[in-house]
Amino acid sequence: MSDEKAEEIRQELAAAGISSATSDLDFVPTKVSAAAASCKTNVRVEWNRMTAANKKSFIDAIVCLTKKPSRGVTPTDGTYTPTLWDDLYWTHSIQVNGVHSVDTFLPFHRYFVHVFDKLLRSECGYTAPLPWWRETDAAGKVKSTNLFTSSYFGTLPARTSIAGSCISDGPFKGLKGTFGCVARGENATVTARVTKARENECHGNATTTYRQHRICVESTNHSDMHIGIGPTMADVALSPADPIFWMHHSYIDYQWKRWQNVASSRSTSIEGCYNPGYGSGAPCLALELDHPLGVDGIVPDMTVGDILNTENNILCYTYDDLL
Ligand SMILES: [Cu+2]
Repeated sequence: MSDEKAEEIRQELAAAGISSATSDLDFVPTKVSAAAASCKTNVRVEWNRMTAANKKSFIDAIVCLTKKPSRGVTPTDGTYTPTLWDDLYWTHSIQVNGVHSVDTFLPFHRYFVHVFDKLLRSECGYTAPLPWWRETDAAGKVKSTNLFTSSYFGTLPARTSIAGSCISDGPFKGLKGTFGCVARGENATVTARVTKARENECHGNATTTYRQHRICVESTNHSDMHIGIGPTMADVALSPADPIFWMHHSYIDYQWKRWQNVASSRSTSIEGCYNPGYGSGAPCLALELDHPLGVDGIVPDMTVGDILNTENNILCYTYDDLL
């Protein structure tokens, strides 16, 4: 699609109030470095600010993704028919050691949420903004939030056993993967640690480096919300099988974007390293802008440089709290 045509469609969509679709015009990234002015109108909206109709349409689109056929990423023994949903956690689990506890963590997960956003729109006709979850509002009481009701993600029981409980109601009732059912159980002692104070600590100040920010975010609020909702969410490899994973990682991405907004250089350069041979003793190598990000061909690969600035013509979004 030509830039002119894309701009025309963007304006039409914006006039119709469908600003979120501005990121949905081209699946294959175009190399454009200039910031796109329209990205300020393509806004990820905090869950509680979404209309009930948009919340429902978001949940419906996820349900739709769980029923789409696999693209062949998930292995099968013939007894289980994998879906595109399975492919998402499979590609994540294949790459698990390369994209956690290393500096690729934030870029990969930004790309991964973007892939999810793209698939909701291209496969399931979703047109509303992508929601994010300000989970610090839910610290210690995640199970009492509107998210975890039978209208949306399904009831979240308290943690009474290590195995947790399969989803018992709502649109994801009984959701399964190759590993069994998606299981949950809130450990409120752990979710209570997910606070704004810690978020602010990780945000740091003008001298906080990318690596400091990444380590802080990953090891505090990120890790505690995974563990606190578990057990599927607590499984570092399989966690994307629980639909709440995507809400959680939009919050993680929000924090990175908030940190990046402090200085423009934070959206043009990266530092730290990636791990080419986890467990092999191989040294961690410098993370560069051309470092590839991929999902086993579900959608085209990108690079760290492609996704570093969310307000370029490739991703083109920001967050309502950051306007
Ligand atoms: Cu992950």
